[in-house]
Amino acid sequence: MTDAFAFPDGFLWGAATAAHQIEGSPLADGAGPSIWTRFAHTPGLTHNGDTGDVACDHYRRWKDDVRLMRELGLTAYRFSVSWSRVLPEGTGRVNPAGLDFYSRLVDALLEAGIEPLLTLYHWDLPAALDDRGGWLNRDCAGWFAEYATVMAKALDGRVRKWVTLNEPWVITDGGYLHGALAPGHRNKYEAPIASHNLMRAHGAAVQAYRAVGRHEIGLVVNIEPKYPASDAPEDQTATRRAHAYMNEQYLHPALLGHYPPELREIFGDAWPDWPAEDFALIRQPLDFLGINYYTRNVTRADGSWPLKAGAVKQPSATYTETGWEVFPQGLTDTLLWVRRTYGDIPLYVTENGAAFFDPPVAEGGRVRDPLRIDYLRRHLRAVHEAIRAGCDIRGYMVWSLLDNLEWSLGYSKRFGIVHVNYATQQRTVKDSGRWYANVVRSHGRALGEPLPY
Ligand code: GBH
Repeated sequence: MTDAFAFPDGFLWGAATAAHQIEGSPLADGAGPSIWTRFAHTPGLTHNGDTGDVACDHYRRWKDDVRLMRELGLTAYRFSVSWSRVLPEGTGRVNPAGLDFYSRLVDALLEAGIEPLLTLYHWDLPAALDDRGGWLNRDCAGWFAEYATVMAKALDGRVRKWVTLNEPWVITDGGYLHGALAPGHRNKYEAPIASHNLMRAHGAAVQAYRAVGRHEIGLVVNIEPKYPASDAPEDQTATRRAHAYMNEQYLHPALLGHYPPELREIFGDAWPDWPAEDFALIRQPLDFLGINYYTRNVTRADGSWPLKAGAVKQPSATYTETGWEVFPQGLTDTLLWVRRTYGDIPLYVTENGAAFFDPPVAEGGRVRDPLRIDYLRRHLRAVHEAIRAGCDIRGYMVWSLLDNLEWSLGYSKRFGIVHVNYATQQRTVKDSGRWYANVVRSHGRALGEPLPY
């Protein structure tokens, strides 16, 4: 059956990146510093002291990288804009050179027949705004709306798919609750406030976009389905809590206009009574949702702070280099859960991929990464299964186009379908990249074929 893996017409096949992880040259041409420039330059906070000063040097090599995408046959590319390149102080003065960089990139993508998906915020807050309280300051909604307006006015004619925030859960959990990500706070009282303000900023940016933009705007969240470790009531309750905290905390207010009740239980006296009018701002009509999926959790009750829920390792499962279980069924479950809970909104899988230990580039320029091919193939089949079950899924983006800076883990983890030699900046398409190009060329039908490598 050649059509076993038929995908809808117009389904987008892409790859994703983020500004801080690939661009390098963070202060070039009048850009202001971001919280990540500052965080990475604080001794002891990143693996090996790695910073984004050079990264994949994409800020200077973007033309070559677009050529590479064209060679792979990608029909979409998801990237993020560095807010402080465009507005060095976060608000006020626009830096034309920063804006031009993204304008040229978008032109090159369109010329290559690649649909741009632009994310406004992938974690690199202008440092000047952090100095004013960052996401803890209620004014952040206005700051973000101003930035969204500047971007939409400049690029809406050419960019037709916009994303406000990437993964508000990670921004808050990593940046304000556990402190592993910038700005590195560890504070139970701050976390709910940062989350709530992020969602107010999301709502304000959607409103600002509607005033000047004519295309589509959505939100990207990371979803990790939670499965109870046992039938014991405490494990069941812990699973509910973990699910509300990670998967519902942002989608509920954005799409339903309220928070799940478990959050009050988790945060206790740190959970404020929110002004009712905030929810009208947060709940804006969205054109699509982006789902980032990497893994699942099997959850049990434990003493961890503040969730009192932890993950149980699965003895027979495969784990990636970041220690995440490979569980493709979880992607189908996730897509069906989103549809069931929030209705029939168009969906994109905006990130999916895996870090594995790749061998060095072999003679003749090959990188054999069969585990990554297996991961991507099984997850794409899981996407197809959700489409067959009735989900309106419009595209899939591999994380990531290039090996890149894995935040606090530095350059130690490689997610790319293209290998990057950081000493020479040489790019080499991995076997997974060749395999993905073939899937894209066949519009998914190659998923039915046996593994080529
Ligand atoms: C994404 O976040 C980011 O958007 C991207 O920038 C990043 O490079 C990429 O993923 C790879 O990390 O330890 O088993 O409990 C990923 C969101 C949230 C996925 C935490 C893994 C923990 C799994 N991550 N989650 S586990």
